[in-house]
Amino acid sequence: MGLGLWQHECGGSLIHPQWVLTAAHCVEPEDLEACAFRVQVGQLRLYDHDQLRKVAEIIRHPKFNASLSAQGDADIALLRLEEPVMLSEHANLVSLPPASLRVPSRKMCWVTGWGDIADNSPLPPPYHLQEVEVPVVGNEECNRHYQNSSDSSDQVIKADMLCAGSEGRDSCQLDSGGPLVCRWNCTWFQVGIVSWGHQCGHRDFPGVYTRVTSYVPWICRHVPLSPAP
Ligand code: 4AZ
Repeated sequence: MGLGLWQHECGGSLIHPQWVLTAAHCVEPEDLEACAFRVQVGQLRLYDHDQLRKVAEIIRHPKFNASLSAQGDADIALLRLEEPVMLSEHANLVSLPPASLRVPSRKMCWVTGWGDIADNSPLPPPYHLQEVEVPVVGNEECNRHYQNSSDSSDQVIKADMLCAGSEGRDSCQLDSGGPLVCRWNCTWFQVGIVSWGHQCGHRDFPGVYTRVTSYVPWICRHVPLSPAP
């Protein structure tokens, strides 16, 4: 970042030609302004003829607590781009689910990103976007795993979180902010935002995502309706 050298830090998804959905912890600390970020749209490889877009505005969820970071509530933020993206085969919108959508345990979904390919193993050049299919893990089961390794008596996996992953199938560092999508009939919905987890690809610790259905009303208050696809 800065000096014309921009570094990949997080993923995001285009939910409107001018709005990117990401994680609030990706735009920490809170005094960082929109001009401190750029967004890369429509490329499969990082740093490959980058055409970086400027951010006009950052909206962090007001319930996001910087001291708890991803492990608190509401790890979600919106970035308004200075200019709308011209949609194409390479740059398209992802649909938000209806707020009432239930995501069943064991449903198979997909997560994508340019993050680490295993604990402490960065994605090697040419930095091609990765994808992996992950099973949804119910909050109660997920909490059981995380609670065991926590000193806190408070519930670790909150209602606004969603877990997914199995041994060797997970998101990892630098995937944060990116989308977890699942298909219902012929429509893909973004149900999660990569948020946190204990290590990566560990059998007992699924990846933890911000549960998008919990925030659809908040998103809709800030993002205008997109023209129908
Ligand atoms: C991270 O630090 C991170 N295994 C993202 C996802 C997961 C763990 C850590 C899930 O950005």
